[in-house]
Parts: sequence; structure tokens; C-alpha cells
Amino acid sequence: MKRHIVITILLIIIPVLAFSQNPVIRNQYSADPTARVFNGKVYLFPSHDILTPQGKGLRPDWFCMADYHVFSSDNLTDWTDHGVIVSQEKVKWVDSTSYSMWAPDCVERNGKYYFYFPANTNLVGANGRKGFGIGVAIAEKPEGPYLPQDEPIKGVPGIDPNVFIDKDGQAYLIWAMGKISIAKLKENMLELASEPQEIKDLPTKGLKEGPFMFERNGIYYMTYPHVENTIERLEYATADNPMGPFKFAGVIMDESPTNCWTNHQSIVNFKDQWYLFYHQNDWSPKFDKNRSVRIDSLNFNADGTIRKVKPTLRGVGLTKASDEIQLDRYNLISDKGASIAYNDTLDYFKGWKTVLTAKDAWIQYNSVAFDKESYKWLDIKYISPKGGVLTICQDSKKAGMVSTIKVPASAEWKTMRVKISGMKKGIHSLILSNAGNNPVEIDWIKF
Ligand code: FUB
Repeated sequence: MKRHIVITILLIIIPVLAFSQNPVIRNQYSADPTARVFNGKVYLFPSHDILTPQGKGLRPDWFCMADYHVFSSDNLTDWTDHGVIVSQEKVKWVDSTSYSMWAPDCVERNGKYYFYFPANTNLVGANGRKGFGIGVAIAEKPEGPYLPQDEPIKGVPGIDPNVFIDKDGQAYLIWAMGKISIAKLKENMLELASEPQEIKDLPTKGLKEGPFMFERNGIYYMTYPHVENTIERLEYATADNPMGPFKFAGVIMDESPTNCWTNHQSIVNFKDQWYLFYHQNDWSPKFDKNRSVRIDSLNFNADGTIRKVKPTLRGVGLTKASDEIQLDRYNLISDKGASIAYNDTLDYFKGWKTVLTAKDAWIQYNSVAFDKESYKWLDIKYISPKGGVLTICQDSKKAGMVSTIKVPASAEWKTMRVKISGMKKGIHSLILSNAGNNPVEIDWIKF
């Protein structure tokens, strides 16, 4: 009985969110993702967007954040939410009416974890105004508990802190406030060790913010969102040392196809693959201040330049054949008769569905892990008012390897089990096609 209670409490406190598709965090809004690899796992430190509570926050219809969660994963597919690590009520120097806990970062130094976060201060600065400050909270483990310092870092009025520790052990604090600034940090990670200096060699027109620096093969990459046209895109500049001079090197990701005004990035190497963490507004198509974190693979050219990343719905990581496979997070889709739509436009967190209206319309979902020799059954959740016929196969429509699925008429969501064949062990893509003339909508399938 006691064991049962403990397990139940653990499940309530630490939900495991098994999703590899974009967006990766599916139980709340999340933005400004800083990903770090600690002890063989990826830890994700995002901002936590919420809807502005009535009469609260800096202003209505603006960014609104009261706290931070940390998430972790050892495969980029299964994410664990470790809950709140820092909240505005628990930090002495933060104005707890401002809901301004913007983009954070976290680094490890000598076995301790330093979480850097910006917020509006409750202290009046030299200019007589309360502005943004950057504070630090310290923990023994990446999951916390984190103990916030009583005061923000002196001499750093700004947002979007990023801490870069160079190979020689020198740590740098980089932040934004119209321009991007950098200063050395003392060994204690809590105080500046040099005068802040502006990183001058970046584009001069249009907002720049969200700096994230990393080093690869002796090249220092300064990445940042920048408004070159009307909304932010992700760009980078390179140098041979953290203080520059930097040289503009290109665009990492173009402006949001869904018109999300902000974007914000971090770039990490995990198990020999580089990944771009960024955000869009998937759970909130009509209000782009409620954002959601995404991940896509990032690759370099031989000369060290970054190949432009195209945002995908499929994201990264493997999906187990026995999990609910959300085909609407597709890799490829036919030009005609196939589309995706929200399941419920009054509650976007209910996700998406695949809509196959015409004969021969199809959708392809890659990287499904089939861990058994043969699969005989498929569960499918669908709607098809007139009933329909689908086919499913792995990789390509080879003769004899395609299963036909007859779906009886149902105007409501219905889950049914059908016999299938032709599924091989290993990692495969799936292609689901409409083989009949009637529309079929699919929420998910699983083997
Ligand atoms: O999340 C609030 C602000 O939006 C961040 O600090 C910026 O980087 C932008 O993403």
C-alpha cells in the first residue's frame, strides 16, 4: 500500500512525456530553450510562457513567465519534467509582480550547477527605474533544488544570459539589451572579472538578442536571433576567440513559417550529432507569445560553416512502433488530398490529425523502431463518416509488403485493431495512403 502511494506521488511529480516529435514539450508552453549535456543526458532549460493572469504581468498580450521548469532526456524522445526550479516569488531581488522570467541558461562548474536567469528587479537602478537584472541560482544536481542568490550580478543590466566556458577554463557571461555584450566571469561564477564590452561585429540594423556561444574545432560560434526583415531569424558569426572580432557567417534558420515573431536557439552535440533547439508557436497559432520548444538536427560543412536548418514537424529521435505514432508530425506528404489539422481548435494541446481526403493521398513518417521480428496487429484511431480503405507499408510500396486497412464508417473518433503483415524488424519509415475514394482522418496508429 505504502509503495503504491510513493509510486503514485512520483508519477504525479515527475511526469514522463514520451514524445520525440515537434514540439517536444507537450504539457505546457516552453520557449528560449537552452540545452546542455550533463552526465550523459540532455537537460533542457526553457522559459515557461503562460497566459497573462487578469490584471497581472508587465502588460496584457505580452510575454508572461512566473517560473522555470527543467526537463531531461537520455534519448531526445522521452522527456521528464522535473518541475519548477526557480519562481519569481522565491527570489529576493525579483519584482514578483512582473512575470518577466525570460530566457535562462545553466552551466556546470566544479560539480555545481549555475542557473542564470533574467527578470525585472525590485531594486531601482542608477537611472531611477527598475530594469532587467540577471541572477544566479546554484544546485548540486542539474534537476535542483536550486538556491537563488539574494542579489543579481552587479553591472549586468540585461536579458538572455548565456555562459560560455572556454577550453582554458575561463568563463564568459554574454547577454543582450539592444546590443550583445560579453564579460569574463570570476572563478566563483557570480561576479564579472572584466568590464563588459559590446560585440560590435554583428549586424547593426534590427533587434539582436538571445546570444548562444559554442566552440567547435577552434572556431567560436556566436549565434543570435536577429530581425533582418520583419521578424527574427537565427544567424551566426564566427571568431577565433570568445571576445572576437567576429565575422558574420550566415543564417541558421529562416523566419518562422507560422509568423512567430521571436526565435531563440541553443546548439549542442549529443552522442556525436549536433542539434538545434529553437521555438515556434505550435500550441498557440493565434498568439505568438505562448511558444513551444522544437529540436532539429544541425550539420556543418567541411569548412565549419553551418548548413541552414529547415524546421520540421518530425523532429529528432526514434519513435517506438508500440507507441502512439502521430503521423501528423510527418517527414513527407503528398501534394494533393493530404493535410494536417488541429484536433480541437478550442484546445490546441489536444494535438493534430492527418486528413487524407483523396484517393492516393499519402503521408510518410520516418525513424520508427520496430524491435520485434513481426507485427501482426495495428491499432488505429480514426474518423471516416462513409468508411474508407487505407494501406500501410514500410519504406516503399514494394509488392507483397503492403497491408490494407478497411475502416468501417464512423463519424466519431473510433479506435480499432486490424490485422497487418509485412512489417520488418529495424528502423523504418511508414507510409500510410488512402486507397479508397472516401476521406479518412487519423489521430494516431500503433503496432
Ligand atoms: O522570452 C522572452 C524573450 O523573447 C527572450 O528573452 C528573447 O530571447 C525572445 O525569445
